[in-house]
Amino acid sequence: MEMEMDRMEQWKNQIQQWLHQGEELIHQIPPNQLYPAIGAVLLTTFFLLLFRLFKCTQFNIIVLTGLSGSGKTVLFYQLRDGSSHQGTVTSMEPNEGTFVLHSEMTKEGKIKPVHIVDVPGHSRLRPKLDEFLPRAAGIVFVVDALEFLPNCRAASEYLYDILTRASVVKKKIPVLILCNKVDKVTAHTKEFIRKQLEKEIDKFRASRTAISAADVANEYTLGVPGEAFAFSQCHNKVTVAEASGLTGDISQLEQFIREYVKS
Ligand SMILES: Nc1nc2c(ncn2[C@@H]2O[C@H](COP(=O)(O)OP(=O)(O)OP(=O)(O)O)[C@@H](O)[C@H]2O)c(=O)[nH]1
Ligand SMILES: [Mg+2]
Repeated sequence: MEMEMDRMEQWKNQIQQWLHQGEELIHQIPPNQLYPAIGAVLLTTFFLLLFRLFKCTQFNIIVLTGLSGSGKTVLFYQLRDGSSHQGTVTSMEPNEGTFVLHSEMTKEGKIKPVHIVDVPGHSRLRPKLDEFLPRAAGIVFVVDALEFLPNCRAASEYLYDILTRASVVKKKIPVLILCNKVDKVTAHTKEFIRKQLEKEIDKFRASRTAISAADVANEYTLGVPGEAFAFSQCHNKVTVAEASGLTGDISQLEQFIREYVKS
């Protein structure tokens, strides 16, 4: 018992000595150096905190895009509320929200919310994409697997436009091509849809590179010259998945979201 008291006393002395030394050291520094140093430390801490906050709120965006009627708004509500809010109409404004995915509500512990934006497919609203793409952690390109063939060309053109944007190419933003409405037996398979999109994009690519080089100076080109286009040639990761917003079969979509927005 006595030995322990002795050791405690020793420690106390030692700590006091250290404190004293520290104090002396600080006194040795002239104030005109000390204050800037303290200022620098405080400023760095402040910016680090600000940066973290910014990173948390601003760069976690998952952008839902695709032609009008492909089912983006239904998917948005399914992710947020776990129900489809049947009877959605053509959206005129982007739907935006920061929330914990409905399927993760029951999970224990702290779960990071996701910021999801559903950008309407109407061509007049597409410029809205520019607002969100530079901050996107991932892009979900929703395709109507039921009415795919009549929309194949338009969907390919829209997808081509997204895949060649500087903000997407430079940051290598991952893209998920989500074949929606697979609850219906007549829906096309994701493999079929992928091949058709690749074929159609290949055609665009040929016609666009035929335009004078000056016109396309700013645009990034897709694929490997002389080879048939395949999504695997893109610098960013492009994957294909299936979903049904109507029945809530959206696990592959949720998996994509959680791969790029860690919880
Ligand atoms: N069978 C089936 N129908 C769906 C599914 N998802 C959406 N729909 C239907 O498709 C239609 C369009 O869905 P929306 O979510 O409004 O489409 P959107 O992509 O938001 O369209 P815009 O807002 O115009 O860009 C609606 O009538 C939905 O009921 C699905 O998984 N299966
Ligand atoms: Mg909509």
